[in-house]
Amino acid sequence: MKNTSGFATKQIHIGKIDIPGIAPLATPIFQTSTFEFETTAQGANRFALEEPGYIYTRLGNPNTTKIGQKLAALENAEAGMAMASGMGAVTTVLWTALKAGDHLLADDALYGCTFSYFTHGLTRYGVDVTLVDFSDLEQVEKAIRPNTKVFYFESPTNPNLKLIDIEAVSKLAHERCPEAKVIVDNTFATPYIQKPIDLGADVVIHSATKYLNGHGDVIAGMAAGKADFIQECTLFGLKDMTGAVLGPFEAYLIDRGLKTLDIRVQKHCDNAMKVAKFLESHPAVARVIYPGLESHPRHELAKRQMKNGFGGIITFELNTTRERSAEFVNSLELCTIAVSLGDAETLIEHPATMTHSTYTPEALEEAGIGESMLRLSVGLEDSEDIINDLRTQLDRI
Ligand code: LCS
Repeated sequence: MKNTSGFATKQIHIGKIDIPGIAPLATPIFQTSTFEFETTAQGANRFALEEPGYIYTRLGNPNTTKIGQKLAALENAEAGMAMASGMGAVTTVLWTALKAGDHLLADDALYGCTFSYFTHGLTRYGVDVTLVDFSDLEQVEKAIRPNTKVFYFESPTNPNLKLIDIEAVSKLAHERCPEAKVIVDNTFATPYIQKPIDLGADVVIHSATKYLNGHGDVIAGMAAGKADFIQECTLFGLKDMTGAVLGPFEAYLIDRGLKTLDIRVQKHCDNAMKVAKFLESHPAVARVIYPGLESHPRHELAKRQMKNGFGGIITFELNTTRERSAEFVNSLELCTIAVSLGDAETLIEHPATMTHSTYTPEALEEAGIGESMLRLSVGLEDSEDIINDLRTQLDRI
């Protein structure tokens, strides 16, 4: 594999494990908890990191190593790693990057459990946490403190699809706090659309449960960044702090999902664009938020920052009561009521009572997450069928 290979070639070939004499095309599942040492000296040397090689699956396994290498290649990062969930990735990375007395500065629109971990979890261990609107650089600048060690945000944000200028925030953060890390949750965009490291971020986090796997059958998380920091996250954050280890079988499934990442995400984007335009044209729809629409307040930034498309998630509000809005969702036939996103199936949910129920009503308002917002994860079905399902029920309103 050449370093100059394209995205599609990398997503298929990076990290290939050669097993002489058998030469399987697909990587076998190394379903083992531990690895044999030839001698006690070899075991000691591996623990001392003086000799490469596997020790115990909590510290590393060929299947997780392989997908870590793949994500690193796709994100243009030095190294990558896998964890048992997106929350496993968020907690592993932040337990590694922060200590008591440090300040975490984060955007106010976050996945509900990330919000809960920051505001109810990290604060219990002496980390100061401030949430501001990262789409307003002035607010970010004003909130910086001498002890700010991490700048954290999603873009687009879950669920209200706010866009944050990764390049501008990274520049400001590094100028003002040279030791701080800029950590971007790239779950919604995927590296096919957006590469935060190229824009100046230090670390990228993913809920690999979503597009990276893409098939709705795995919970997993990943991170990528500088090799020394990812090693610290692996040998301290994951090994000693969270233990959120991804199983070899789940890693195998992520590896398989990644082989088709570009074509899946491209179709999610194409379908979402059509569905967003349809929703915007329907009189029963009060508001549509989609980075690909000209009506998105940061559409120009979307065009600059997001390549190949604008993602598969649409957030919208209906011109009706909350009860009628719930009836609309309940009546849909093809669109399935479920949390999660990035799957082949189109999924719809109500953030205020589901994914973001960890927010108080005041925090929801502060973050610009409307009580009546509906979030649609546009799937890979025929766009006409998704639109027809939505149209049939919207016409009844
Ligand atoms: N980061 C983002 C942006 C997410 O959307 C999620 C999960 C996570 C991290 C955590 O990942 P997990 O541990 O679930 O793999 N988001 C979900 C959502 O919007 N619906 O269900 C889960």
